[in-house]
Amino acid sequence: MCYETFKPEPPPQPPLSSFSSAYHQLAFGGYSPTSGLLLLNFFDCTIFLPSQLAVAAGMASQLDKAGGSGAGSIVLNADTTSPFDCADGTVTSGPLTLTPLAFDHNEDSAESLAVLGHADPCTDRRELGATASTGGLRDPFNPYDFYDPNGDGTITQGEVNAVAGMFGAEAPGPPYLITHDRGPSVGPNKWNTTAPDGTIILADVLAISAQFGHEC
Ligand SMILES: [Ca+2]
Ligand SMILES: [Ca+2]
Ligand SMILES: [Ca+2]
Ligand SMILES: [Ca+2]
Repeated sequence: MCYETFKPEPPPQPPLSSFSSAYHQLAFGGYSPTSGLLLLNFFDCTIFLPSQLAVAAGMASQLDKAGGSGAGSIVLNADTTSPFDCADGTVTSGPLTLTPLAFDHNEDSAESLAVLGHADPCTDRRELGATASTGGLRDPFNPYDFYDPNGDGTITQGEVNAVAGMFGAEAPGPPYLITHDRGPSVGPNKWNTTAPDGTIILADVLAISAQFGHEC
């Protein structure tokens, strides 16, 4: 008897745009003030690769109403077989600890101080907000996504002009200043930039221009 088996090709990497669109999003869930149980649905069953991969993710955490750490689990369901409804997917779960932070916690400030010479002006609360002009749509772990050369919390026209005036400058300068430099954007917005990369190019000028007037 002669037979042939079908061996599918490994699935391609998910397109970057899927991650970009997931970078900032609201998670909906429920919280019981009586029990202190927090349930968050990061996203419902979502097809990431048509006919190949659907994923659902969520978490459950028991918060400590006295202010201590909360504990729970995060659950990821990856479904790679038809139907792609996450009903028969592979479930992966792991422990989750939620640590309460101060209202004005500023996670990336120390790195900003060390690299740029000034504290990051935006609190985590601001960075996680939905309004870019008040510091939102940013990453509390990235000290380079609020392009404020003097670190006073307002990105002014003078600062935009100063970066434009350094177009073509290279480290260590002068006229190069590390406070006026950023690396490429990781998206989805022009201001989601990375650490200074030693040269001030058009992308730097466009990145600070895109956040002219933003305040933290
Ligand atoms: Ca910050
Ligand atoms: Ca940040
Ligand atoms: Ca400023
Ligand atoms: Ca640069």
